[in-house]
Amino acid sequence: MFLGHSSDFLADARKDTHAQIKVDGMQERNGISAQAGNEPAQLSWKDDRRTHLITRGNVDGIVSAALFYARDPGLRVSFVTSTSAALDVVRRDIQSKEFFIVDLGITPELVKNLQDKAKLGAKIHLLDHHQQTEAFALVQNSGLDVHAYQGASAASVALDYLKVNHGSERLAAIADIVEYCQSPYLAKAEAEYGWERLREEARILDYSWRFMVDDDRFRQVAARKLAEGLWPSEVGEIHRRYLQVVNEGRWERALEKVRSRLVVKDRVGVLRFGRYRTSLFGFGTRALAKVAEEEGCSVAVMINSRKKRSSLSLRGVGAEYAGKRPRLNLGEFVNQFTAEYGLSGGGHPSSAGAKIHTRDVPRLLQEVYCLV
Ligand SMILES: [Mn+2]
Repeated sequence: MFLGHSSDFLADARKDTHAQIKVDGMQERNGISAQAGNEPAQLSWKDDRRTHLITRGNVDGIVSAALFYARDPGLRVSFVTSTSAALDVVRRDIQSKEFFIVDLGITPELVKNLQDKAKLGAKIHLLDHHQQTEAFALVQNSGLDVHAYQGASAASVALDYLKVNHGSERLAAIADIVEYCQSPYLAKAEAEYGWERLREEARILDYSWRFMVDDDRFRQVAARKLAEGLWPSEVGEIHRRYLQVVNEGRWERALEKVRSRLVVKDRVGVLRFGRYRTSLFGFGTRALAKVAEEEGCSVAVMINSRKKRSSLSLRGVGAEYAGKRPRLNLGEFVNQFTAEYGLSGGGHPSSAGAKIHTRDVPRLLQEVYCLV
């Protein structure tokens, strides 16, 4: 990809000698300097791609990136782990003219930054399936192009927007499966390929990125290959990582670790990590949800506490959350709690995340115990 652009970069270098190197953030992170070598400090490149996709690093995000690459191979893509990380990427990018923010539940801070960019002439699109973004989609004159609804994966929402070709529907279906969502794409793909095949492909892609959760280069490569119309199992890089995760028994080991640490009270399973987060071999909340369900819980909560701030992931598990109307809508609950006590949060009926003051953790848990 980088080589494919090299002639453009060189042409730009002659015009604009003070520009920064920026390709998917890789050069920056690797510390490669534009001034390396014996040349005087004049030669540098700039990233002249105009469209920037910012999405998550999970299956929903990787598939979303593939759908966008299928339409525009020259796209710039950043993978992030949270809305606040997305905000950092948005702030640093003063070049792009068009932004697609996909699968990232909004916060007031993100909206404000995006609106500022829109005022300066950038086109901003929010494609999402989180509850707080869906609510925001109803706001008139926000200055942003918002397509958001719950129930489908963010990738399916993105595909609705992009309207790409036939092969991309089964990719969206894979994202639906991993996200416990449904869409017309899933129904169609299931009729065409069968549930077993789709579920297997979904698992392969889901395991593969967990092999090394920090590796965004892998995500770029995987998304580009999937954009060519391959199944996950047909991409060597994806399949190799999947097999390695299987052979190392990581899923089973993650389950064991959760079993040894989960604290259950009133059908709520709580898993706490302190400053040094115990590795769950990449499986995090997925392993937590599985064990909590075994233990008869209705809600599972993972808490990562620092001194002043804690981040929480909440998952609805079991029969109640498999149905349409659980007693406690986690996305709405977290949204209301953080509106009252800070800091930020939101999500879906059965899956939500929040950043709160550490002193408010007991209060939040108390409310969950009462409401479940
Ligand atoms: Mn998602």
